Amino acid sequence: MQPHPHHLGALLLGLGAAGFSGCIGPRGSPLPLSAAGGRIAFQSDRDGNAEVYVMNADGSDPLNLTRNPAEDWYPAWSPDCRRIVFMSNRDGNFEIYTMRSDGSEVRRLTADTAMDERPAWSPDGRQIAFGSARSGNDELYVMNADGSRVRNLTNNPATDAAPAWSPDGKRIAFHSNRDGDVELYVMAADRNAPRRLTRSPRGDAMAAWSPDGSELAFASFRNGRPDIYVMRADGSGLRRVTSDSATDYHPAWSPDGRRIAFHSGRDGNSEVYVMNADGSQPRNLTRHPAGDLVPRWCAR
Ligand SMILES: [Ca+2]
Ligand SMILES: [Ca+2]
Ligand SMILES: [Ca+2]
Ligand SMILES: [Ca+2]
Repeated sequence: MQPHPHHLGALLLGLGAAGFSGCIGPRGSPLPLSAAGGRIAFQSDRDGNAEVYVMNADGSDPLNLTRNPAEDWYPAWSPDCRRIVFMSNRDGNFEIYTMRSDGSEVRRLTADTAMDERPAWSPDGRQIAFGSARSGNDELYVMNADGSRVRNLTNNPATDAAPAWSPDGKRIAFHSNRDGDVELYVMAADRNAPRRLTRSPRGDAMAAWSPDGSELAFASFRNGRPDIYVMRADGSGLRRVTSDSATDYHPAWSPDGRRIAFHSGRDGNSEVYVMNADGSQPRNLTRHPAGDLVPRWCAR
């Protein structure tokens, strides 16, 4: 069995069983989820090993796209929602693959004995950023969307991981432990000059840009178990949006910026939830005893 990506094994297994009142939030009746629209890709091991699934944004019609006995993790959409990039160890070690959003036309993009992980498609559709240990430690790389022309983005002996493109394609947020513990950083997409955004003595990870580029949602351990936080893209204006003793992790904005999907162990196993962007009205979309993780939202 291959190890989980760095920092994730404990997170994904750290499933609390705190009381949760159900799918109606404390501030009134939920808005209809269909109003948010689009589809959510996620990762689930409900058939015995991890696969990439896609469902409607209201949780209906989950479809297994990968159907492969290997581990298939970390889906991310192309900007036109027609393809999904993901990581899989189906060829012996973790590589980056793309497929159509119906699971057909699988293409392998990397071929390196090191772990290649957590891909993210650029907003113009032309490039894919990913993490790889191919130089001996975890760095960020970018390649053309067909796998050609791989370039190194970071050059630091620490772990640099989980790239997230700003909606205008000019910046990439990521997390790194280069200053001692895991913090969020942002850099120009074409230049290795990262600027640190968070300063907390506990881990801050998994940045996700709001659709207008003004804010970043992320997961932070600063109050114990990870919760979802939002701050402005310059690191100011921090606010906590979940407060649950279970693990709340991996935020992803809805295409209209009004909601945030995330995964949580609050009902005893990991599920994909969606809440309003202020944290109100969390609703369980997956309701399955297996682990349902890493939601990514696309507009259609
Ligand atoms: Ca699989
Ligand atoms: Ca590899
Ligand atoms: Ca590094
Ligand atoms: Ca579940």
